[in-house]
Amino acid sequence: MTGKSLKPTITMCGTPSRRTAVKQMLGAGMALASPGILFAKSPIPTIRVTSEEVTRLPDDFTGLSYESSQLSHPEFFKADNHDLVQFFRTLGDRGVLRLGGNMSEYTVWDPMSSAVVALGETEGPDPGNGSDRVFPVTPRSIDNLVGFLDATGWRLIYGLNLARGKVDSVVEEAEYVVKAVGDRLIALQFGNEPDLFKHSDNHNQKWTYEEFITRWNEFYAAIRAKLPDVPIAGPDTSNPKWNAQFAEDVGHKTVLETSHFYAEGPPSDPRMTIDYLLYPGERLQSYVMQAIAVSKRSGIPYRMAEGNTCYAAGKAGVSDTFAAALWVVDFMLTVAQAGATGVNLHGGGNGLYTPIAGSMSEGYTARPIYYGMLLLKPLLDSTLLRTDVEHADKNLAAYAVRTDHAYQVVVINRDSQALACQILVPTPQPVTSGSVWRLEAPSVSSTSGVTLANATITPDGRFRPAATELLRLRKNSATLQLGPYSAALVTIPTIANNPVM
Ligand code: BDP
Repeated sequence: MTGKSLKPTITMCGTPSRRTAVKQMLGAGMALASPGILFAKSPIPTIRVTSEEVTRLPDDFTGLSYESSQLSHPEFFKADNHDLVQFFRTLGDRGVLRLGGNMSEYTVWDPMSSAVVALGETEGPDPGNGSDRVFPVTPRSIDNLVGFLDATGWRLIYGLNLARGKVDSVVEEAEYVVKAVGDRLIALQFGNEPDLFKHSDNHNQKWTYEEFITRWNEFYAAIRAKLPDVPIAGPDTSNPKWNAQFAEDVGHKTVLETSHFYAEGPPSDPRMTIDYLLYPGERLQSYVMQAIAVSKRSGIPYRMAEGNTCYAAGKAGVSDTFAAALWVVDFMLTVAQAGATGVNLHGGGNGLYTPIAGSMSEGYTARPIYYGMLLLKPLLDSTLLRTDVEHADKNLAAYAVRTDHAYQVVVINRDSQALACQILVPTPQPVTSGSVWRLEAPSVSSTSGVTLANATITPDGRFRPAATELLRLRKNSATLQLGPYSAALVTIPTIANNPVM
């Protein structure tokens, strides 16, 4: 745990109307007056980056999550799946792949590769209705997965079948995975969202915590007997309610605390909209703070092992839109700022919320949410700084980090109106210029046409910024114009006249 301060770094002062923001765009704060009436000039929204360190943003903060059932197609996570490898690498040189999800309760270790089943190329994300299929995981799936991890440089959190798995067979699977994956294994987990497990003979009855921890301890003892040093994570709950008890009971047996977060759901609920995604209230903050409180008390680092926009496999017109790109920037940085070591965005196949859509045969595309994740890449391996936002309302969010060479300031405009804001950085020496990458789309509900730094992700997963815009600074201050529903990454060198980006 590296969290230093849990203080939210956004402070809201004043609530200028949308019209005020337009005025600021037009005339940098000049009052518009009807004949005979003079309005007071309102201050421009100001983003004040301070030198106060909040926490580290680790280089492997970014992660992806897939259903374990994806392993039943052994060629998917494979070094030869070059485009997918590149899509991962573009997001981060050292990310985290988490395998688990609901379908981890339907996977079966099949050491002889004996199952003959016709399975799709891609799996997930799962809408949560259970399954009447089982998904074989074979030594070939794991060997290929190791090649994939080596090719991407990513590491692994591997989920085992707690609800339905036979202990002996799960131990055999764990032994194979641990031996094959070696140092790239961050931890094994037992079960996915056990707080939502239902009894097979009575679907209205959920598992109690006691039932879960008894079974968890049974798995732990059996796996420990064969693998005395293997790192274990958990409890991988749907929310952090069980995490405190879990840490107290078995925290000493684990190296990583985990839980999940979905911003909204179910998709059938008409209240689940783009607006609700962009203005969600305090639920994320409260969940992540609960998890971080447990982490601080127990000394066990916390990772949000799974999350996304809308559970039950996402909502069309929300999860697959540019709103998800703006949301994910805010989501990941809120989780980072609280002190989490990382977050894994769930997906797979052509799911509505999946960051990478497609398959080997159709090829892959980056969904809007992928671009939001990519905006964070230059921030990896940095220190988050307390950043105050003044004279703005909740339309504007800002975060800042210091890397070895630069301040990176992320600004999000969640409003349908353009706005202008001032950015102040605490550089010791005067700096005269910075640069800007913009995250934009034709509209907030666009499902395609998203650009970052005017560039799109190529079908082979590459990203090359096309336009890095220059930003002039005077006395460590710059004015940034932001279009409606857009975000920007501003890079300001910490050393005078240093070339940027
Ligand atoms: C999570 C599950 C995942 C599902 C997702 C969803 O772990 O398997 O795909 O919800 O409902 O709770 O979209």
